Amino acid sequence: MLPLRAEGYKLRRGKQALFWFALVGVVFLGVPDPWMPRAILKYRQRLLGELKYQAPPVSRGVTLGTVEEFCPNEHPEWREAQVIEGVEIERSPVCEPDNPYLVAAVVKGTNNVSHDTLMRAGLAPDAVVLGRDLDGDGDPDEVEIHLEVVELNGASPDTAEPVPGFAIGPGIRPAFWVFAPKGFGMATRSLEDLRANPLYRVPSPTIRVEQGDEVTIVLENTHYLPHSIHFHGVDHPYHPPFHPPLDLKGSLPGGDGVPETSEMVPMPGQKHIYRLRPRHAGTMLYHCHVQPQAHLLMGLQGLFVVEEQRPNNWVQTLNVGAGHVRHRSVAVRERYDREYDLHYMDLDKELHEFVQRANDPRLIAKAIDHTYDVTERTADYFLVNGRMFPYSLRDSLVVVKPNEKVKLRVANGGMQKLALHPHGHKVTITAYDGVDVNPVAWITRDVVDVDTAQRVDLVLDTTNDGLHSYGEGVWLLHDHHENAVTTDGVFPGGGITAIVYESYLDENGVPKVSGIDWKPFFSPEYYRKKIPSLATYGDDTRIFREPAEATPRGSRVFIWGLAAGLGMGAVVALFLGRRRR
Ligand SMILES: [Cu+2]
Repeated sequence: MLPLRAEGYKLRRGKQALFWFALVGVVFLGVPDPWMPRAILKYRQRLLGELKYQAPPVSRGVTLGTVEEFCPNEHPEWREAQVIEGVEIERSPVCEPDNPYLVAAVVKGTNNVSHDTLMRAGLAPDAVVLGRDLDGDGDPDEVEIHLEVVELNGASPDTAEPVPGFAIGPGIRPAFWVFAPKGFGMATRSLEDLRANPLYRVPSPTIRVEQGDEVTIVLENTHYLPHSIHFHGVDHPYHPPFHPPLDLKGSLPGGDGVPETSEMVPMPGQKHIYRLRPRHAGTMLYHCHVQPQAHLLMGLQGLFVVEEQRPNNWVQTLNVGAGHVRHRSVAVRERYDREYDLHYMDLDKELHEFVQRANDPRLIAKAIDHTYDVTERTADYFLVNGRMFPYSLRDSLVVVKPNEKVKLRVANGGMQKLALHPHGHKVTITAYDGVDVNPVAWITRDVVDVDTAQRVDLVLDTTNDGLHSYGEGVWLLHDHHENAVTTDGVFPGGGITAIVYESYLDENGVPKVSGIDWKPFFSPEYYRKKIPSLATYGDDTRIFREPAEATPRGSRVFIWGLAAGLGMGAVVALFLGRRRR
């Protein structure tokens, strides 16, 4: 047994040794690389790994969420060419063709078709009333159209979902107000299915009449705010002659749709009758002129086409849907093989959200009046015929065959300029704002600029001559402003559609494209910015996915923890030893 003093001495020596050992350890582990002698650094790196290098974290998996089919295939039987009520309806081989019964009803007049056709069209019996043939040339010249004002994707105390639901893209449902043909049914498809009745959609339908027709437009204000119709570019009188054959209760004189200058506009529940007899043919517009800084952009706008006067010219009075004119006028059939109405819009989602935050008209009116400031607007969503990519490819494709001449009527209903660019083709401008350009001055180009509210008529010539067309394929057709090919900044989105040759379209209207997988674009997650876009490029895309949280190496954490503990312990031991002495 050692004497007590010697035992104390031994203990102190032990503590000192421990301290030095810990210090050397900490120095060995903690000194930065450049200060460390190379010979020792080599051993440290072997033990702990390179200090500067950190292995990258693994790539996160990609969860697509609910992916919709490209084509829901709801009405494949609507694609074929058919004759309904004696009206010839052109083939429309896209995924979601327009309802041929609706086309038949608006060509023949809802007062002239069978109850069955009317039911299938969803139209009220007085939606499009065609009257007498005044000039005896074989087509009706009295046209009376009843329009209602419908809210889409509004707030309801009964459902969490916006109602009636109209998705412009996967999971994207901003609120809209639109002029709609007078229907007979519910605003939704059923009590359970809260999607909008197909009659109610964005944009407001194209109105088509013949030059010289006596046109009566009855605006039945079924909305909670006052609205009007301004016929932009359409030959119309400032004060229309007053004709009393209709139900005129609540109607007031005035024809320009401007509450500040021409008329007292219809308040909720009232109607207003507009009468016009357009002498000039061309592609025009109509839109609401009450608080246009908001109402127009909310969707209260549509094309107004005046067709040239011809004998036996039964025109498609309303074009509800994707733009394809399935029953063309005589003048268009003379010169073209197909015709499409292309209505472009851009939206500031902020404006459309106000309507979804309240279902009190006072609060909505206040938000539109004073909370929303259009001068601080940014466009987030871009639409062609009321849809954005990829939905726009379900119904708004420009389908062509080689050696055709296709008429495109393009309108810009947005606040941003449109720079329309067809891939694989150069198009020729034949009219500006409904006024024909002298053919000697026709311009053929591959970017067509259309400013706010302007229209251009284009010829798309599919002759493969290296100038007008480069041959068959799936050729994009898009606004070349780079924000306009995104949806709230996410590419691909916006008003992208395509010129598709029939040989590149499958039996369900799906374009036969090459390249990356489109599945992610049909997932709402993609437009919620949850799916990295490059993760769709090929099979092994781990390097383009998002990295997981970086985790340090376990061995390194353990050794650093141990070293820190030893160092602290040594300091404490030293301190206590000193105090005792
Ligand atoms: Cu309005």
